[in-house]
Amino acid sequence: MSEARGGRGCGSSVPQRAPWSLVAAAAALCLVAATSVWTAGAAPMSREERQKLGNQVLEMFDHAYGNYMEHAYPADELMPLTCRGRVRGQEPSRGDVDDALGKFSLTLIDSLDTLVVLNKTKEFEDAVRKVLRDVNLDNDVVVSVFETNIRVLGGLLGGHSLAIMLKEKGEYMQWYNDELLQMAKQLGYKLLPAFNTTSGLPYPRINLKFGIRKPEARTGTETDTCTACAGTLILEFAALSRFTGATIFEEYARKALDFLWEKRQRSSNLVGVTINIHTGDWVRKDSGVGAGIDSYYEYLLKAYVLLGDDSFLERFNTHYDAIMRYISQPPLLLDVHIHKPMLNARTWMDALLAFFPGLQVLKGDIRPAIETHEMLYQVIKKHNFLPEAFTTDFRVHWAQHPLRPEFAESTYFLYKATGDPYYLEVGKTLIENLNKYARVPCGFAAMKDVRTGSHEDRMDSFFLAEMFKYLYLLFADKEDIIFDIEDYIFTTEAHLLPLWLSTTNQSISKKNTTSEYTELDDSNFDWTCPNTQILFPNDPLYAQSIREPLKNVVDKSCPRGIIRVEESFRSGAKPPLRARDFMATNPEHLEILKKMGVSLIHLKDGRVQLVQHAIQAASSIDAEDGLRFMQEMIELSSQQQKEQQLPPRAVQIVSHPFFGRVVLTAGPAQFGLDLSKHKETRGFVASSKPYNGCSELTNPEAVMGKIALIQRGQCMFAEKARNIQNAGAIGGIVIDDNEGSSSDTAPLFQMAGDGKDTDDIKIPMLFLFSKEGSIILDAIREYEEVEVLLSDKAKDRDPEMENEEQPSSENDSQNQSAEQITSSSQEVDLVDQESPEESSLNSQPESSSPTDTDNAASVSASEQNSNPVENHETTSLDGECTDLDNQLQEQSETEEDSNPNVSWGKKVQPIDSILADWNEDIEAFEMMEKDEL
Ligand code: DMJ
Repeated sequence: MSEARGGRGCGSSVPQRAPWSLVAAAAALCLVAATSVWTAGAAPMSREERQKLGNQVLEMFDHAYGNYMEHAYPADELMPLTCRGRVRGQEPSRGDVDDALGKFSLTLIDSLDTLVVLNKTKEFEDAVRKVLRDVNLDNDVVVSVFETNIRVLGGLLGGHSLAIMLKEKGEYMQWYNDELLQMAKQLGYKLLPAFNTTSGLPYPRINLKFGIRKPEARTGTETDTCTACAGTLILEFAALSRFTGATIFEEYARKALDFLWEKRQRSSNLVGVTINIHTGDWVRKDSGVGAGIDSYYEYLLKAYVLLGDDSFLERFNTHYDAIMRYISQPPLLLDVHIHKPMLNARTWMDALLAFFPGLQVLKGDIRPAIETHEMLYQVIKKHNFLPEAFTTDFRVHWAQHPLRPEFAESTYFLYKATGDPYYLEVGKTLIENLNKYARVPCGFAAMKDVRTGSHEDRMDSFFLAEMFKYLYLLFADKEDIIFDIEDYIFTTEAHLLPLWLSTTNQSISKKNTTSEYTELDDSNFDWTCPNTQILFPNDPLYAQSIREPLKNVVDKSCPRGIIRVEESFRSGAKPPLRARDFMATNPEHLEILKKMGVSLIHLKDGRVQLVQHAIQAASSIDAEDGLRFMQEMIELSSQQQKEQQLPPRAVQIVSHPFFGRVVLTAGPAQFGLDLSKHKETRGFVASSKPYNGCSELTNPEAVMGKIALIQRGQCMFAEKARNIQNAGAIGGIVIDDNEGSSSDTAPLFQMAGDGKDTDDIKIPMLFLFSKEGSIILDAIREYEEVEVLLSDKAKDRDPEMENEEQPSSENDSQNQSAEQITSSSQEVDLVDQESPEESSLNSQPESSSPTDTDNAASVSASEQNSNPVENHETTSLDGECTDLDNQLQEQSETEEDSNPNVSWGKKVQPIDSILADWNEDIEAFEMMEKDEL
């Protein structure tokens, strides 16, 4: 326990166990050693290598921070592809994700304490001066209260904490006089009006200048917020109170936490994802440890650590028990319903939950932390990054990756807890992947699609606030850091708050109530904090023994990955039928369906509908299996639809100075060379004349043997393709004529043919929105000779790209999963009669092949009744349009280049309930964007 700590709290990174705890832990380790067999662990990493990696992290930070300062500052964020600042209002809106941007130089503030951790004290001093000189907190901008708290208030407080530490050391910051703290206080007061609700839960947004109520505020009508949004304030607000003596901040944050605690679902002790800030009703009743809830749990445990208030630990332990009972299915963490915690709410996980193993280390529960971390690492090895969402059988569910730091965070804490050099190797892989796939000449770009390797023009501030801190600390020795990191606690944005705050300005009366719901028992360590530094370092093989059985968990993709503990007691029971394995012609499968209460109905139009009547299941366990099957089927169908409708392609700039480092998301064409089946096409680009490519080219010599750039509009896509092909082009890139359009904000679509036979078009054609297209056009202006690679997946980028073409990647995961889906759905199709709509789709080239059409299944789940016996769920397998379909279809129809005969899906009026699941998915994604990005 830190000397300065009061009460029963413990230090952030060196919390301690009582001596008797250590004895118990040692005994447990002996047992593991005696019963497990494992091969030798990871080889220790030499000090030289660790230093080399540490230096690499420093160089990477310089690249990110330097480019931000040079090209973006004072803007909030760097746009690393176009090499400029993102200024809100000047770029197309990205929706809620922009609510983090308050025109307050977000990235600079978020980077302040990283500079000190990375030993860049001079730069820190300079950065603080810039913040004091340039940052205005009184802008007429509506911002997210959550993001502003964790990034800006947290950034200012982290900066202040380290500024006073440096000043005390006597060398740097001698001029500093709490100016950052004054700014933090000013910001704190600006956020307070958000708490003006009867519940005490804050509004999700506030206008920095006008607050909530004023008509000019343009906010204050919201009724809901996410649990993490309302429950992730206490560290920053309490620190602000304790630093300044103004108690109001801590009081408000405590009140919000008290309310959430009161509203927990009393029988499961879980909380939902979204809550009504006025009534306290749960708006979304699903519950996990990722998006929408994550840092609520984190702050309960860390509030105990920082403030020494037992009630926070008590709450945390109560929730933690519930999480481990219902959500944790090692190595998976799966959302459940708060009222029906034995039922999974979905069959996919989101990337934000990757922080959880780190929190488990702080809690002292190492085993599940090792297991989940290992599973996540295998997903990363498969896709280079953790996709925003992935299914329980580890397929990509949402392919974006905005360079999130959570996995690096957990890796750091696990290394500290275990001393296992394996985690250093993990860190090394993260560094390599960042440099190989995300590094661009002007910073690091978020991945738009981990499957294609394409980029987004985005570098979030948390990348600098968190990623570099955790990676640097992972490889650093104590003496590499100019202060003792153990004297601080990390906020959720990795800002550092000193532990001595626990004994300062404690004017808030501490609650010390023992919940009627929890009986805390010292014997199970609930009241202790493990010392992560001394618990396991003598036996790094401990972690290895836990990882070993999970070695191939992702590759093998265990079909029973989501079974519940009690089900494993079912002796001789058949494993539940997986949706993807289901064959409607297989009598055995039909028998299993029947047992699960699922009936198969052949509709008149040839579609097949699955309906579950739980009451007709052979047993309650079969009913649960049936429900799970239906959920999987919903999931599978949604996935298939997404994959078919948005098969993105990649345009990679491979010539100097890009060398493959910039990858642009492109839309495919329904004609010409199919890049998913053929080797990629590489060539220099040349603009066609006329630029719209609608007539015979007047500059064939310029495009001969090159990839022609053509502007969208005025004629059909296929006509453009023919004209450039006749001029000798080896490929074509159509660039959107709609200025400012971007794949960040508009849905990708496929270029349709012209209704005629397009077999004559042999060259590959890709579509770029205007913003992505202008990156190529700018490159031509600057470098004249610009070479690109057209493919379905970006290739490894390295200096060799300058000269040499790499062989195409055969084991593309996207292809693999597409093939997998095709074959499973073909089986379903065997019993389907082809509907007229399907026939018309099948006649279209490329994307409208019979298999594709049949894959376009849409599904639904009716509202689940809380009584499992009465559960009634339907899934229909057909080719109906979804919202997304309709959106795409509208676009296709209004597009002059498009063939009016081509539709993206069948125009069948969707049944309301069929959209319910889709909406839930979309809502979940939106919520993640809104609350967590
Ligand atoms: C960070 O801003 C914080 O860690 C937050 O709690 C959720 N995740 C983002 C980065 O992914």
